Amino acid sequence: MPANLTPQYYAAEENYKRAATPEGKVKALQEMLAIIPKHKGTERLQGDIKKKIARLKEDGKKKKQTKSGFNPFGVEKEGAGQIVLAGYPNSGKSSIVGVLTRARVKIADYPFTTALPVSGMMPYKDTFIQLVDTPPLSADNVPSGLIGTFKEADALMIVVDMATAECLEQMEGLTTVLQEREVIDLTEDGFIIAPLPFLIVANKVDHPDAAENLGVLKELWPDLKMHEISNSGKGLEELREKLYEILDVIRIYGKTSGKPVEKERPFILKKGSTVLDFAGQVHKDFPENLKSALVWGSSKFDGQAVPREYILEDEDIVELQL
Ligand SMILES: Nc1nc2c(ncn2[C@@H]2O[C@H](COP(=O)(O)OP(=O)(O)OP(=O)(O)O)[C@@H](O)[C@H]2O)c(=O)[nH]1
Ligand SMILES: [Mg+2]
Repeated sequence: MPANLTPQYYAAEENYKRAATPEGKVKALQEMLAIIPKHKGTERLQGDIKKKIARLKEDGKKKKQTKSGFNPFGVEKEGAGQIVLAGYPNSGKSSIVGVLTRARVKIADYPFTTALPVSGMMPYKDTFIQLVDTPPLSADNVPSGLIGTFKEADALMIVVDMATAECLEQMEGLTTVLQEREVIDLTEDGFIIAPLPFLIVANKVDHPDAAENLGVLKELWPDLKMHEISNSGKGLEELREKLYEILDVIRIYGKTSGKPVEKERPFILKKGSTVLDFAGQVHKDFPENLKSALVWGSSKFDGQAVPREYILEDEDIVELQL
């Protein structure tokens, strides 16, 4: 059966062929569909045009999703908790992540070495804590996207460079920017409070000028709690412990009746979690069926039966009674 297509249709088809963008192609196809003579002879052609429109729209949707779905400042969480570093250019952030993890960070004696967040896993006892190296920020330069990285973190490590007299400016700049962008807050007396746990690290204390700079900083911020470190080793072991502490988590080991405890891989729970919370993390259906549990560790004696509401402690071994 002849299709008997009109000149208008051929013109629209020409537009379709010439259209440079998917949107232009869809528009031309819709035009073709609108003016195509509607009879048996064009049914196949109508079907083809509809398919083309659907495919182009589907492709467009997929592209949009990947475009908006990829954020180079988003860092997928891993391990017992995610700690994001914040600091001025050259303050030694990458060196800290480099010395505590196996991440391949770029370290250099010039500023703005790090351009995007880089994540590394820091071993701590039998678990891992995720450290995220970040591009530098300063009072007048905050990379777009970085505030989002901070807000998504479980905790922050605020790094101040003790090798330079600029450390005062860094401390002020960091607190101002982080407060303005609602990452932390300050009390009237200048104490830092935050929705997120945080640790302030005084870095490069091995530097010849560090003692003097530290003295000045402490004079101006007498109540500031800082942990002193250097990449040559000072304070690094304590840093690991402090980072675990600020995450406020506990490691719990699951045990199956009659079998030895699985000590390799602890479950990570927030401090204050109960046996019921633990059951929920092991399997989503467990809390409903949970009767009680046997606990080794924080309980008065090994294998003591405890109720669902029992609050667990770091390194407890738990056998769920379902
Ligand atoms: N003396 C001393 N120098 C350090 C220490 N940590 C880092 N450095 C030096 O400081 C410089 C900057 O170190 P990076 O780790 O690249 O600093 P950064 O904060 O990541 O720098 P950006 O990525 O530019 O923000 C390098 O030359 C390091 O060797 C330290 O503990 N002591
Ligand atoms: Mg860096």
